[in-house]
Amino acid sequence: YFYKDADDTIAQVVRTVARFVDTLPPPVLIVDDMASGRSVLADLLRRQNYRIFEAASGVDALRILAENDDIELVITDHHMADMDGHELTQRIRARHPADRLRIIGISGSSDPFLSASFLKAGASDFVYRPFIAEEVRYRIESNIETLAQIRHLRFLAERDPLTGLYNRRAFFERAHPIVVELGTTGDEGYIAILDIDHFKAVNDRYGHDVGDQVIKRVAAAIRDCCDHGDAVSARFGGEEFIIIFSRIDSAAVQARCEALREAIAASTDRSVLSVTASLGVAAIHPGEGLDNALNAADQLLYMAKGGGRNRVTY
Ligand code: GH3
Ligand code: MG
Ligand code: MG
Ligand code: MG
Repeated sequence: YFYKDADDTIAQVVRTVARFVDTLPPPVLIVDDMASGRSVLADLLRRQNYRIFEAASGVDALRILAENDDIELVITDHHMADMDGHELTQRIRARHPADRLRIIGISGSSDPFLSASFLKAGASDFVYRPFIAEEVRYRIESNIETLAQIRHLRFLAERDPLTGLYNRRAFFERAHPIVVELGTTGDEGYIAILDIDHFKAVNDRYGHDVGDQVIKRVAAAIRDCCDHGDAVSARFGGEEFIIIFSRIDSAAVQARCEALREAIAASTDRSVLSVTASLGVAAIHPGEGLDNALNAADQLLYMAKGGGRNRVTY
């Protein structure tokens, strides 16, 4: 083993976090202008180890949702004074898609069409009062379970299994809104492409498993240096990585990329196994697409390789 903490990979950390999220009590918001209506549901849920928020109006509910982005389920009464449950459902859905937040409508109304209109407005489910506790409990559970399954599938779809970093597709999904925002603010962003130097030689000399260890370690260095809210990083291909920076000036980007290059170069005993990387860093000009910056970063990377490797070219 060339790294003493080789097993402590990002992939494992990310997986542990994902599992941990699934074991937390899911936060649920109960909305009803009648305290008695809220407490019936709250009592039913408390026994199931949910974390409960209560709102006495639609306005309250929207505020609580805005302040607690981990809420997974809203259970809302229909008939309420200022904003009814149907309108609340529409308003919530304008901001929170069904793959992140479930909504269950509930009402003592005798209107048989109310259920359909809630579902059309974006509710995930609906129950009439008086309800059977066992049924409501199961509907709540199955909606929470659906979100856990979606989280799991999203993790598999977005992450590179070796490193736990975002994969190429997830990277572009995240980079797109960043580039759009740069277009509106007029600020510059930056793209860095990183490629491990002479990586084929590592595989040839030490085998594929050691090569994989090197890739994991480089990914860990990228995460340490770059995941600070102003950067999104991903495994772009085999031994190539990509980072997008925004809300940070060019001097800071250069400093971060230099620090990253140094951290990688210092991560192994060079006399045993030499691991270095080269980076090309290009500006994303506001209003310009990502493609121009990607091409520019790629050419700068090529220059870094030609210039002797283990260097950052701007
Ligand atoms: P350069 O400094 O010019 O980048 O040289 P290089 O040897 O790194 O470049 P090259 O593109 O020729 O080699 C990349 C190698 O990376 C080839 C491929 O077998 C290896 N590779 C790609 N993905 C993986 C992986 O997931 N695991 C391992 N172990 N090797 C990989
Ligand atoms: Mg009511
Ligand atoms: Mg390469
Ligand atoms: Mg390479």
